Amino acid sequence: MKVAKRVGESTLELVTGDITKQETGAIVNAANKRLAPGGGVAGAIHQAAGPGLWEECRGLGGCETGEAKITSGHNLAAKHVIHTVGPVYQGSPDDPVLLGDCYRNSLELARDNGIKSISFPAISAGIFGYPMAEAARVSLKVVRDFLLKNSSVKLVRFVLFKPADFMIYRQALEQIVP
Ligand code: AR6
Repeated sequence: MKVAKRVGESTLELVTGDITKQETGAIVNAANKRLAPGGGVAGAIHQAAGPGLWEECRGLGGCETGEAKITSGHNLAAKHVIHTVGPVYQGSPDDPVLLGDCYRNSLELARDNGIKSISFPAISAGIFGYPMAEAARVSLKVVRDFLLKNSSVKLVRFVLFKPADFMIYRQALEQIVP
């Protein structure tokens, strides 16, 4: 499944699939603060990238919630991995601020490294418990606002693992980018 919208001079796309297979310039990892392999998307990305990714991550000194760090893609099709740590959902007003920071900081890193295309998972919406519909609204608004101000990143793709998550994102997209 796939849907695409034009935002500014760029494309915002939703697809179902596996983020480790994406051939965009960067893929984004929903990491933990140690940048260690872990489960979920992070486990899948480290598995597909090979042990060199964890070796490189170990040297980065971790990552705070809302921040982002960049590495090489190692054995992945993507040349880079951008690691960002989402908030553990608590139902507090800080949650959307920190989740928005993850997307904005990842996009700024992509822009500053000349990356033209980037794939995101639904950060925080797995093990960290963020409700998918709220996560969709927060992430799509931040990406839309970024693309309206920055034209160097040409493609932003959300890779949703489950068809039900794709449907939730598609509904949010219709409201946020009519
Ligand atoms: N491709 C795309 N999406 C995926 C994939 C995949 N291969 N695998 C899972 N998802 P999560 P979080 C979806 O739990 O909530 C890790 O252990 C999944 O269905 O990976 O930010 C880290 O080390 C869900 O919708 O990330 C952290 O400790 C979304 O990706 C913690 O989990 C995010 O799920 C981070 O938790």
